[in-house]
Amino acid sequence: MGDAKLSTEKALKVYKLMVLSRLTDEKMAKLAKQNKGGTFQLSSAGHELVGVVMGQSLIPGKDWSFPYYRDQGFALSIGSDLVELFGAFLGRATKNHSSGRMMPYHYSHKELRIFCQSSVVGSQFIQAAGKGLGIKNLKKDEVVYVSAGDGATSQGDFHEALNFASIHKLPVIFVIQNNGWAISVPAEEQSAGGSLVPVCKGYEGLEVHDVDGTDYEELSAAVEKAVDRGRSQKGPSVIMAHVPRLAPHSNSDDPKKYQTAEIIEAEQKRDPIPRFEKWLIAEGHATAEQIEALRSAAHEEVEKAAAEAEKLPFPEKGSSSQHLFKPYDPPTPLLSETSPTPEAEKIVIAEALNQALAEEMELDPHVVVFGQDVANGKGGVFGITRALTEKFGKSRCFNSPLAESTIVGVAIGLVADGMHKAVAEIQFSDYIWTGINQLFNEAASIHYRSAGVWDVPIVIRTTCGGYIQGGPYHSQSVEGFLTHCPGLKVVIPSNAADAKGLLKTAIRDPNPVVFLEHKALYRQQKFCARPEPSKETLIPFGQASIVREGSDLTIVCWGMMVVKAWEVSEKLAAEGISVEIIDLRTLVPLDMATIITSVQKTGKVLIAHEAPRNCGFGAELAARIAEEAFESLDGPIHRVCGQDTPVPYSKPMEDEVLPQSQDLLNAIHHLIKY
Ligand SMILES: Cc1ncc(C[n+]2csc(CCOP(=O)(O)OP(=O)(O)O)c2C)c(N)n1
Repeated sequence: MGDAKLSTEKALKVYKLMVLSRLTDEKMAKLAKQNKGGTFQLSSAGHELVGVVMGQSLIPGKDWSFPYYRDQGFALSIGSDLVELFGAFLGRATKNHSSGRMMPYHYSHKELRIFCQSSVVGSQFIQAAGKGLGIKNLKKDEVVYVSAGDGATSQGDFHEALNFASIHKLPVIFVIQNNGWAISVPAEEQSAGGSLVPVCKGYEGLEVHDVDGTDYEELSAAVEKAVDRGRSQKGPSVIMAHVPRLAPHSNSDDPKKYQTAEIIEAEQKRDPIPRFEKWLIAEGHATAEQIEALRSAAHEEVEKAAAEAEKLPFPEKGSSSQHLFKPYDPPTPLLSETSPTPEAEKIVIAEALNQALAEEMELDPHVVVFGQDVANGKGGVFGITRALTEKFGKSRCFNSPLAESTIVGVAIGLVADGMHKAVAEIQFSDYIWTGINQLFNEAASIHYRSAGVWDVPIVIRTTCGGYIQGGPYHSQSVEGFLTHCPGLKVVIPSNAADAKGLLKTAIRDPNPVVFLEHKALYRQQKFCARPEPSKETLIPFGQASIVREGSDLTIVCWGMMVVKAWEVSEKLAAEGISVEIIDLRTLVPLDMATIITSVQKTGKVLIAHEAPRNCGFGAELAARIAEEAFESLDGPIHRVCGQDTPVPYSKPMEDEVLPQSQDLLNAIHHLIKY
């Protein structure tokens, strides 16, 4: 009797939430035409049962979710406030769901543990796997829910996530709300054989349920199994839930252009709400009158919430520039100068980086290092992570699959709990591109898109640069791309002391940092080897270093070009030319003040970088120097850069493409004559 009462209560709650979601969609469709701040509308009609049942099966504030845009049923079911959902729809300054920064249906709610969603279909899968890893590391009994449409399963991230979650037996429930269409593309043009189920079944350790997402009992049984499996740390599950899409893809879509009248009619017959009503009556959970009463109560609730949301303010003027980075208060003691222990031996950059990692891992048990080949005896192809697995264990320094999107996406999900810090290695920056969606579209903007609610404290360490006959795919200098992406900090040290102090700062910074390590400098002795700074030494970002003071000309540079500039500076001094060398150390944030002060002193400036000239970071610097110090210039701003071609393998060709000492000397001699 008690159980029956409980199941009636549960069934009626599910019904009420389904209707609430449906009526909300209908109300939003009306509001979209009235231009009150929200014009984009998208309906979850047909999908409600899946989302609502999932929401009822998780524990709000304990379990984690990565729901997609057609999951309004879930958002309501897990406890999102309806007024806020209408507020988000109308572009208002709501606390959750981005405060007007994202289009509607991009759910984000820290207290409810709904992670910040983007518009990139499928991005959420691998982040959910990363979150699962965090749960496993902390030995919690939480589970992760991630949803998407069937179209999103064509993204590589879906397969990368299934693979990663299966390897590590993570508590992740992948729910595909399969309506058979991705806008106008039908299932048979989307997936080989029209179904991804056989592919999912191929992943060892993954449990797969292929269910009717409009059938309460069948769906609930699969969900219960998947949640139990996750909670008892047995591993991941996929639920392929077949549902109809009862409305256009969005309010700018017209299905009549690609669906026949028969298809549209057949879809309407699969509506889960009338089916559920019949089931409620047949099972004795409700009468027709009770159902009508619930419906009318939901209608009233929707009207009231919409009216309240219209009274919410729009985001304040000027707020669009807020929350790009989380403010970082450097810990004390923080030394802007390196303070070597006097008797310290000199170390090279490779050793300095290894030491920084070991010290930070020692200090904070939630710092986790991963990437390709970084673990076990190998310690990375350049040996930077050597001995970390042996010292800190396999859960703190582990090999990732050979998949850069996995590396960055797992890092994002891992740190979502606010405890972990991810230090991930991309073996060569030439291969950062297969992870760039997770870096540019996700990591860089999550803090901004969530209006400062979620943080992404990750460091992506990657090797860069040429001069080692690495050919086109082991020589790229990618900083210009990175600096162009708002929300990333970009660091590039040129000596061992800076490398150690900057990496330690990067690990403590709560924002995403890309840390560029020049391969040709890892073991360079003459300029790069330095006495090892103390454990406490952190180098603040946004403070350039004046490597050599001078009065005739300023050279602004970073990475390898600092070494080359330093090499030519002695020769120039012998000729009576005094150059000032500025090593930027961090490109974002940029120390413009040091550059301007130097240009005001010397009147001449040369910018040197290894990356191709066209749209390189040097172009940005030249423009800003012209804007801010034109009156002080006593000659044109000059650039010495890489050639606008890939970097070839053969030594004479590589020498032609990459800037050489002689190129610097020529440019300086030319400039000094003005
Ligand atoms: C990576 C990416 N490519 C294209 C789009 C544009 N787009 C938005 S939704 C969508 C269809 C998604 O279909 P599906 O995953 O089946 O989900 P459904 O909308 O059917 O629920 C497309 C192509 C996008 N948002 N992200």
